[in-house]
Amino acid sequence: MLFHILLGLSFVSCFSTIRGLDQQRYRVLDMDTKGNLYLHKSALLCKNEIIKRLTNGKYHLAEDRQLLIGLSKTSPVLNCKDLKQKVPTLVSGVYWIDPDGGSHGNAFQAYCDQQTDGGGWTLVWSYTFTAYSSFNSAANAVTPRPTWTASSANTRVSTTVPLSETHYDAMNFALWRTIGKETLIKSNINNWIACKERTGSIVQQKTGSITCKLVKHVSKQCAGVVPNRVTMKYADGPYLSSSSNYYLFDGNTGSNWPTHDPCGKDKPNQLKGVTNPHGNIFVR
Ligand SMILES: [Ca+2]
Ligand SMILES: [Ca+2]
Repeated sequence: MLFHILLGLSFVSCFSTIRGLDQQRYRVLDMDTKGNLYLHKSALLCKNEIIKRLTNGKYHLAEDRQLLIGLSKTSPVLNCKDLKQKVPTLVSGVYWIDPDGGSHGNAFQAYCDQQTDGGGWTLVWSYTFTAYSSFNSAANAVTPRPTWTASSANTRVSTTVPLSETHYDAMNFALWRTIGKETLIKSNINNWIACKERTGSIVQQKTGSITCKLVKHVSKQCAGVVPNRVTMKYADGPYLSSSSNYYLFDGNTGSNWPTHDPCGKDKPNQLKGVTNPHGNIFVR
């Protein structure tokens, strides 16, 4: 990590008459762990003046708060959307979030997708399958499952926040709605979709209409088809559908199967033979 040396930002002319590097002005210095100093070309002070002030002991080392946002329990963001707004340049990864704000005692780490569809997505669930190779058998189901209502589901229930797309766990379902209303569903065996609430809502556990758009074609089949309805509190698990099921999060290993059909026809049209088949839900 680089530490910033924050300078007193008074404007000082560069009196040097020598052309070239010395004529450029700089705002801050960075120092890496080996003690190398780096000058940033932001036109506030010329290099000679900075070196003079450093030598005279007028400047001191300080950590830049901007660099720490989301990187410690004491400097969390509300969620990944908040982080995207505060530091748009940060890459996808694990950051500290505190969805209810206030005291940071209950802040926790979560994975942020800061790239897909504008970024700002907080990962709330990563799942795999109990019987991927016999996809439409009753034994197949998504696992683990969130603490949403699914009276017949029997796969493992998780309340552990997933820290990657292949770390199979789920944030406590009651917390999802504190993060946002939009959902992004990704899978490496079905198309990625981003959905907004209408009369239906995944996070509010309400059956009804939703507005979805395609974010990425994973499948070559049925380009452009997206679901327009979500059914929550279904016994085996929730599902998104258009003419029929598109994503069914079946959590029952004794009946049904977890449809991932890019055609929205409740057929086994998911990608086959994929290594580490999985899916994810993000909230924004
Ligand atoms: Ca809090
Ligand atoms: Ca099943």
